[in-house]
Amino acid sequence: MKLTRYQGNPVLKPRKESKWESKAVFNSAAVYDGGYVHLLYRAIGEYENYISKLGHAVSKDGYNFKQFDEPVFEPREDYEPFGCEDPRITKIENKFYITYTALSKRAFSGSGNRVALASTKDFKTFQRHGIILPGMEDKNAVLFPERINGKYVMFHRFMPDILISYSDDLIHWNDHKIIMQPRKNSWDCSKIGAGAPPIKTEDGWLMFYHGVDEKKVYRLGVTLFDLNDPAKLLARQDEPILEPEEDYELYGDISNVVFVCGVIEKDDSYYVYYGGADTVIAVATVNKDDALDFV
Ligand code: BMA
Repeated sequence: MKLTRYQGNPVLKPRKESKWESKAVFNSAAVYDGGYVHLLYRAIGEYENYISKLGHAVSKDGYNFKQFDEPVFEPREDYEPFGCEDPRITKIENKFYITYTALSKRAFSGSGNRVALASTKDFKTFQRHGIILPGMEDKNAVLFPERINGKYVMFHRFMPDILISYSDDLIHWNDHKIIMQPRKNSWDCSKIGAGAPPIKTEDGWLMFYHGVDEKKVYRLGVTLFDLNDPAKLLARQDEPILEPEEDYELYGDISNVVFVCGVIEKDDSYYVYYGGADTVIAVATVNKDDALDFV
């Protein structure tokens, strides 16, 4: 599988006139609901000490977005003074659940990342559910859209692997187990992280992820997990599905980065929303019929 970039990329750029998102907009969650694509994206202002807030943008066609003037979600609790980063959205039982990285320490200190959970019905008011993997230096958490064998299921990254965990209430998680690891001598040799919440297909759970090599280049990859036992990896494509090639992926606040947090199903395609060089948001698509050709 390979992704095809939208010619009009990037779909969202920093807005100089808007203090809270003047430096970078990137790493966006995405959900397609009621005929609209919603993005919930990470935003940083030029003079905001690299503290991330979340903005909301809406589109009918998945390419042309209307951004709102104010952030919809920002650091408020004592576990996130240094930012709310890299959100992912999963619709479960009529509510949008948002997993995000809560920063309790400075972004560059290299520690203090915790997985936090919030929920909303309208992207205007949000309910906080707190830190859901306490004591774990962890990020890149994605929730499955339904219970499997009676349990809620989540993938997340405990360096440098992807783990699975199970829960009865979305708040308390246990039975952590490694399900996927970096591959030696590969583009994903140094660390990997779940990208978008897994998508149900007839053949299994389709999961897009990011992989990092020894030169810190971020690329995107694709995997398939068993429908009834999501701890079981069925297929993992050898080659990346997207790698930094365009200027907006090669040059930016952090160069050589493509980073996915949201994928939606619309018409006959998957739309993959990704951050380019930690500065802009872009989209690339793949026809559903071609998406599973790596299996
Ligand atoms: C990761 C995360 C992402 C970011 C990426 C590349 O560790 O912090 O938010 O896009 O690095 O800089």
